[in-house]
Amino acid sequence: MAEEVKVKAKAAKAAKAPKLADPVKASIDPATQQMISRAQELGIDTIFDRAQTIKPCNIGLQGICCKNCSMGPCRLPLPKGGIEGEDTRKGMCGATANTIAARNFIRMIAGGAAAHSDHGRSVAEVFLSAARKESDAYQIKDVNKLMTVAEALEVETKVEVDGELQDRDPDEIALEVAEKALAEWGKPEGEVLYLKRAPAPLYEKWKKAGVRPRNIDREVVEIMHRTHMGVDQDYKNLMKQGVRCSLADGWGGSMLATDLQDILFGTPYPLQSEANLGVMREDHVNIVIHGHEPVLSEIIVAVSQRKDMIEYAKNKGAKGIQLSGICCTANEILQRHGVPPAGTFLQQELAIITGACDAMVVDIQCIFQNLANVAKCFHTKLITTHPIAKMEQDNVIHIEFDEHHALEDAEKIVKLAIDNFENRKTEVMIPRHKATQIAGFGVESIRYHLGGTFRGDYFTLNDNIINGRIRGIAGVVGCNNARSRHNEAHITVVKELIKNDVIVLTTGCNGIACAMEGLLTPESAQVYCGPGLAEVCETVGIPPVLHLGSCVDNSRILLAATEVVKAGGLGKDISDLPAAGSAPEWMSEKAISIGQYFVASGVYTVFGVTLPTSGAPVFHEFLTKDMEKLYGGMWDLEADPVKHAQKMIAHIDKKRKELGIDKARERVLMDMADRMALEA
Ligand code: NFS
Repeated sequence: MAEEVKVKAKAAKAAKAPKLADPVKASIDPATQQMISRAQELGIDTIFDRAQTIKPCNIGLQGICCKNCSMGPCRLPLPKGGIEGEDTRKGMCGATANTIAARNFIRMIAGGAAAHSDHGRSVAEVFLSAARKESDAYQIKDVNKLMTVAEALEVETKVEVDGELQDRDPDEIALEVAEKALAEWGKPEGEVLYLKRAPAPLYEKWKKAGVRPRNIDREVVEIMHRTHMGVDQDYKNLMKQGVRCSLADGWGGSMLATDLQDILFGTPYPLQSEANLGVMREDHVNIVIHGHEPVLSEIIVAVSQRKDMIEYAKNKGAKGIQLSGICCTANEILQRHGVPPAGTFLQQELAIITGACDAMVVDIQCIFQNLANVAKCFHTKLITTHPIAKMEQDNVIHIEFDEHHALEDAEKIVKLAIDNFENRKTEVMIPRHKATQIAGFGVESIRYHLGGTFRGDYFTLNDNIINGRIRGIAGVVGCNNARSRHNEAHITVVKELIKNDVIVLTTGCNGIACAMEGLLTPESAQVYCGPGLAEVCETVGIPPVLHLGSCVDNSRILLAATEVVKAGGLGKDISDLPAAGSAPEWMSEKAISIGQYFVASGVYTVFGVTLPTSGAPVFHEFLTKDMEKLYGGMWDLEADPVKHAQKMIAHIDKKRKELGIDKARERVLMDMADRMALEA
């Protein structure tokens, strides 16, 4: 009898024990696998384990749950055998599956656009205070970029003195740029000024479709209004606003964030660094910076490189200060200072579990609340810094960052980390894995590396696309998603593309994943690329995957594509280019906003994992087919990473055929006459 009780108790205990992740199935990265095991050994749960115990709701996953009023949630599951005949599903108010899925989808766009754009606004505010010279911590670093931005924002760069045109004082220009930029969020009339940076035919498409954003904030607000109970009930009309809001993000908030950051902190230029958890150092004070806005992290970088701080760290027994990053703040300080990323979105808990993280400093977006629980198990100080992003757990320290005392704030944070070095209690375990990378590409550096003076700025790039050495261009971006194996789809998609001579522009967590895999080095071209792309990379000395920065820097991809159009020979619009977009492991609302502005800018865009539209087949088809007629780009969904890349390649080949350059891939060289013939 006693034996039976024991067996039952054991069974009950086993049933209650949370299911743990299998580290090898959870990630392709050995460092991540090692740290998942380490966490399990220490009894600390990570997102990988939680993905085993928390199952997503299938109806929500398909986009067909409406909870926009309190009579619901109304759930409209697809009938078992699919829909035959008329789709009669409806919610309490009669909302159809299409209406519900479209409402949910554009609310995601609003969330994403708001996040990117509010980030942009913060930068614009810091920019204004720098232009007003209210803070010593920030100055105008890139005057050339200031002039480019001034032009785009219709700010005069010349002034008439005694009948003669003279250069205007840069400080004066900066002030007006700051005011003009800030007005983009809420001006009462007109349209977002950057729309005119797009190729003219694309601008005309937007005009015809009635989707030019008026100002950034308004488009977000209008989505919240239109999706309120009982307002817009036509999925096409809802999507029209979704498109308008996404454009306010890509060609508005995100592009302004990138530009103003470049002016304040410097336009990135290729530099060497490393990536993965192995960049942390046991004998150094480790400060991990996580989030998205570079306004504080820039100052932390400067302060932690100061002699007095390094001396202070040495006095406390450390050999120095090692900074590293997680998520897009990592990309920001990587591309401008070479600070190495410690990992992607899914590795944030693991950085603390090394036991060597003396402080993790977070600002906004993509931050797990569970970091606080993990930090409790170690000596790590978890510091929130943004007034709009606090945590309820009591071990979290809030040091509110303010641009007017940026230096003091950064000093306080760095000192706190140094003082904490001697408090390490658990045995430190830092995985040895890290890889070398070249990052810091952008519109300007692509021009330098792949440009020419012969005809147009992006001449060499275009020429190599026309002659077929480079088959096409892919933008592969976005998050990790704990519902799929960490980094597997990112790496498989990118490797398949470069193997087929498609050059890859990357940002966000895909950029970090590629860096961890060693794909961001010129040497990787010989190993992974098709012969054409390998030859180009070797000649010019670039990696086959160019890291363009953070997620707001997807705006760099839009402008790079525009430069390719301008350089000639590849059509008149972004939608003519042999190009495609991809987010293999997306998870955030920001990714949906990015996907939508890629599509609305003419890019065929494939998402991995799943799309929250599959429960409304008519709406799904609108996104994945009909949208192409309006904007030249469309959505697609493909969870299998090889098929995912193959779909992109098929699209690239289709565009090559339409351009009449499909045969060119067999040719070795094209001369000017060939190109002229193609253009005619
Ligand atoms: Ni983009 Fe950057 Fe990463 Fe995804 Fe999050 S960090 S803004 S949202 S998870 S790529």
